[in-house]
Amino acid sequence: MFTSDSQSQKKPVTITLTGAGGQIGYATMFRIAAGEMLGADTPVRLRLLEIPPRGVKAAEGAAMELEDCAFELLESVDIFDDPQQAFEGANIGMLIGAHPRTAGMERADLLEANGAIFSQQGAAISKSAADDIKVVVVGNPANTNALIAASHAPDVPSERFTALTRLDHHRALAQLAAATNTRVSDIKKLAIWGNHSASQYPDVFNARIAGRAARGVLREHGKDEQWISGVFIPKVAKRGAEIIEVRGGSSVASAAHGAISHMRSWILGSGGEPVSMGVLSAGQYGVTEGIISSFPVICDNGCYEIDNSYEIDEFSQKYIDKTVQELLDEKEAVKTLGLLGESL
Ligand code: NAX
Repeated sequence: MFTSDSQSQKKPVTITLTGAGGQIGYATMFRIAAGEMLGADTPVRLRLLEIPPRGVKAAEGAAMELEDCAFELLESVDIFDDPQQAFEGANIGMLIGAHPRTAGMERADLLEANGAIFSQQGAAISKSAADDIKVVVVGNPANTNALIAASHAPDVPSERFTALTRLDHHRALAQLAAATNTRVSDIKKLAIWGNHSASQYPDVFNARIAGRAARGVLREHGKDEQWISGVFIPKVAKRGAEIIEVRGGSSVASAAHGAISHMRSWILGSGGEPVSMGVLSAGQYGVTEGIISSFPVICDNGCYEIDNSYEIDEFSQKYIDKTVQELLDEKEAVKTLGLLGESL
């Protein structure tokens, strides 16, 4: 029996995307409208947030192109320069727009500029988003920006604010597959721990390749612990800088793919396999409570849980402690700047 479209389609989902006039925003919205994030049975309503005049203009141009694609799943596109209006009724927030690090800017200046943006957006989400809002922060420093937003959102559980480390996870998968001459689909239980920064820890010690311990497979390919610490970890952690050097611009399509994969897993499930997400720590694996740190998580039915089956040896602990310390330093810096709200 044939079913009509209205019977087979799910309820429309409202997605607010910030930085919609920028590069990653542009690379993300067409794939969402094509059904690649939520599936071919879920109509979407896009609400784009930008800053006037240039950002808004660029978002308007992108919206015209979305119209020209005549996507069947795209019910509406609206453009805003006011966060509270932009997040009205949002089920998903993709917080991509951020203040870029410009020449001569100190780290504290960057944290301050972004603190202002993400505290305002957190408050707007709290006031006007839907009850089931789920947020991924892409704009850097992503973990701390997510923490700031969560701390200003008293009406949203803090666990719903997450930071993107899925791009790092994908980078690690690709490097490990290349090093062992295997397929990315053969690799399970890889994880990114900590901050989305050069201090992140891509962990292969728990990884399995085609059912075998990754370390053994690496050894067969002549790659020992020294290769892991001297080649693999810096390659993954500094991949963003390498892309800039070679491409002449920062990662765009791969970041968009990471953000789409992050939300897709969270909402549609990760098939029982762990993926990496920056989420609020409640002290798991000894990571200090109250920071947004990357963990391996398993997603199911719109929820995620930190996978507690990883073993952390001395080697891994050293790396995790370092990246967690950086997150604690960032948290302390934004606290000193008065940017942290009270609702964590
Ligand atoms: P672009 O500079 O191309 O775009 C950013 C857009 O955000 C601009 O159009 C700007 O007008 C807008 N914007 C700034 N403040 C805003 C605000 N308050 N409200 C709404 N829009 C605002 O940068 P793009 O290449 O798209 O990168 C976006 C962010 O992603 C950057 O912070 C970048 O560092 C970060 N990244 C994060 C990654 C991750 O894995 N977490 C990887 C890629 C990327 O580096």
